[in-house]
Amino acid sequence: MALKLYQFAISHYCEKVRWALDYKGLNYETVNLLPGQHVKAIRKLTGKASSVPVLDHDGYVVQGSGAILDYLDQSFPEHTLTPADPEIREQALAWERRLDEEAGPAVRCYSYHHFLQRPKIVVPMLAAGTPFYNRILLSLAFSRVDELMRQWMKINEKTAEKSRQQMEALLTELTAVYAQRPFLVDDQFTRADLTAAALFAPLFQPEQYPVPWPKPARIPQDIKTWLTQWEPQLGALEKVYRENRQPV
Ligand SMILES: N[C@@H](CCC(=O)N[C@@H](CS)C(=O)NCC(=O)O)C(=O)O
Repeated sequence: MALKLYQFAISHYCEKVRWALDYKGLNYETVNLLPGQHVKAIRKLTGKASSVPVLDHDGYVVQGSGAILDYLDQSFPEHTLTPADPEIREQALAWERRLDEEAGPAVRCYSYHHFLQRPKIVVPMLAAGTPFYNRILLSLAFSRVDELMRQWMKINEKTAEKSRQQMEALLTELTAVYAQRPFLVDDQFTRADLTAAALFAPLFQPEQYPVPWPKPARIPQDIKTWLTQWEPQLGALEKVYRENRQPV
């Protein structure tokens, strides 16, 4: 049996899948792609959209973090992330869908808006896990990379500001739930908690996440101020991550 995860190391949607695979104790290989160059490789696999994560299980291809979690729970039911009770399952899936649609893009837009202004920080993160020369290629072409990424993900001052407000609303809501109980639904760790902690992870930067996070002194001041202000709320998600993310 061979499991291959096509990914960007930096992608928090890919972190969702890495976490699910590790949680189930499955062996897998990661294929790290460079943003931009990934399109050809992924379209060849899926025949359609170019987004990562994509999982290849002995030639069977699944695209998208939610669909991959469904597939993993069906194929490897031990350490399930999807509750069996239909009502509780629907609650977990509703959280996941909402976080995928709102938290994922908001964290990405806000973070890239600030980090794309610091090529020396963002290039090693974008190229993480790929051959060393990609850093040089990305650095040389950085102004084009910056332009394309901003176009591609609609990142600008206005969308970054909207993303900040969305993150704050979600963090407030999540923290209120975690103040009452250890998990978002029911009394067990589910894909809802995994999704919340994985998608916010770039903001609390866990060691286990396979990218070279910038040293605190190099984090841009405006994002640093925001991180300090929201540290208690991010701390609640960091706790979920720390307590439930299995060692690789
Ligand atoms: N809803 C999707 C979102 C995946 C997504 O947005 N992936 C981004 C990286 S974070 C991507 O691959 N973008 C490049 C592309 O779409 O070609 C999921 O859950 O997998």
